[in-house]
Amino acid sequence: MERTFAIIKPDAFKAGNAGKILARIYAEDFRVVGLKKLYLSKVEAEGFYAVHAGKPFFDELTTFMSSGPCVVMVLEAEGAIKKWRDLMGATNPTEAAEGTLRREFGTFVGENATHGSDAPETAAFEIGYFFSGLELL
Ligand code: ABT
Ligand code: MG
Repeated sequence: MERTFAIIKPDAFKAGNAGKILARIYAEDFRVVGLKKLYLSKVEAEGFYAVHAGKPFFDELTTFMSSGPCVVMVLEAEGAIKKWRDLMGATNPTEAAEGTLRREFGTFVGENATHGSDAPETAAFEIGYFFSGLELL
């Protein structure tokens, strides 16, 4: 079993789509190991996306991620990292395949409804950034 880290981003939360996205998560047989609603500060969003620091979209991205509440989750499944990224679809919602979460719920490339870890090392960092071990029992 593998674990990945996922976010229902502020655009999707604000639009009232958190429930629909969670329903898809359960329908696809992920186990929800951790889940909480957070309202990130700008500094907390910058720390989460530190890998993108210095890129032209960094300020816009971290302003968006701290613009409203989001839902952070740890999801478990066989091959959870790829399985969740497949369910989300491409980064740009207009390029995401029919039936994917970003196609259905994303706004545009800068506000794309969901996040998912892209590798085991990033999953480990991202899970540890938001959850303590006690929260994942
Ligand atoms: P995340 O799951 O948010 O990390 O997206 P993904 O891994 O699919 O894509 P990356 B490249 O990590 O994008 C991070 C966030 O930055 C936004 N972005 C990215 C832009 O706004 N413009 C760009 O040119 C690029 C490359 C998309 C992602 N988040 N949002 N929202
Ligand atoms: Mg990414």
